[in-house]
Amino acid sequence: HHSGVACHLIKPDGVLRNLTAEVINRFTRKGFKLVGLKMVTPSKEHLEKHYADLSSKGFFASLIEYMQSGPVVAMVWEGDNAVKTGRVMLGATHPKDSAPGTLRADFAIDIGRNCFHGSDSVESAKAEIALWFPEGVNSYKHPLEGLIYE
Ligand code: DAT
Ligand code: MG
Repeated sequence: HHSGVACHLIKPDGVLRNLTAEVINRFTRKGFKLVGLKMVTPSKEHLEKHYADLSSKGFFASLIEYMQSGPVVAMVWEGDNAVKTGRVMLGATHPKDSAPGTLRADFAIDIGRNCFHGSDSVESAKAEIALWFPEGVNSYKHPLEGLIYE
């Protein structure tokens, strides 16, 4: 199989709403392997880099302010199609458009309080992992791999 990696964040509202364990549980039950995990209170500069592609948007300032409102939990998940499947598990950007059973559909209402982030492409995953985990991530063989992959 061809493992990929995706960077996911539990945003400050998700952390304060005690959704950290729920997210980790969903991704691990799916079969993804956790290779990076930490709680961090990011600086404005760090968040402006993370959302650099949105800097011209009208909501940029409020997005950065919201993302700075408390600690976030940053994760790196490894597994086949980690980026694509991770986005499916998150749901659409606006929770009203998110499919039932996705994280944003199940736990959020407002686009500006959508609780979770996931890399939207393999390239952005690479950049986000470098930004959030400059120290690198972990490499280990998961004991259940033979049960998860054919
Ligand atoms: P996603 O988080 O699904 O990758 P995005 O990268 O386009 O979506 O935007 C990043 C975040 O910015 C998103 O999770 C919530 C916020 N956002 C996006 N579009 C918005 C809008 N039209 N109004 C307010 N906030 C918005
Ligand atoms: Mg995005």
